[in-house]
Amino acid sequence: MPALHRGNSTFRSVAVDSKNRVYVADYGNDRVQVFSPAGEFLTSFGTSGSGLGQMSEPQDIAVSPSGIVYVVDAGNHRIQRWQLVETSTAPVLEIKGKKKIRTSSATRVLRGSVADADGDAVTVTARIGRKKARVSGTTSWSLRARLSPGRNKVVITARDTEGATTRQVVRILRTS
Ligand SMILES: [Ca+2]
Repeated sequence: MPALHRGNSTFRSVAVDSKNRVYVADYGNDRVQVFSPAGEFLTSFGTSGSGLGQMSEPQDIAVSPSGIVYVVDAGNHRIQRWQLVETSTAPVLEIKGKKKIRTSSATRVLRGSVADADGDAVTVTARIGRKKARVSGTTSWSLRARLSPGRNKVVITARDTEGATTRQVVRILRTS
């Protein structure tokens, strides 16, 4: 993980959170650095000093299952408590083809894709009117819509593990 040597860092302790992000107590620079599971630098927190938001020679670090970060602020003889604020972006949900369809058949297969910029896992669900429809797949999904005569409103929802959602509607008119 070469990114751990970003800057002139010395470290004594690392911790991993529930999303496999790596927290490094950067002893030499009085800060904590955070890296993605792939080793990319994400953020850092803490500056030199003894005030709020400052630390001195962080010796040890731990992350609770709920994401609270505890830092042993050795130089100041205290333990600090931090929490990263999550800023999750909603998934991008795409539907192949038209959003307004006219057909005489009783079923219609809809396909699309979904992506999430934060790398969260995404679940795709769908409803046709009030009925739930089964969706296969995730990053590349499909569903077979059973159509009632007349207007059918298909609502497709992509929801990531942070609860951010995106909705798309396809209107299908089944003619007799
Ligand atoms: Ca997301």
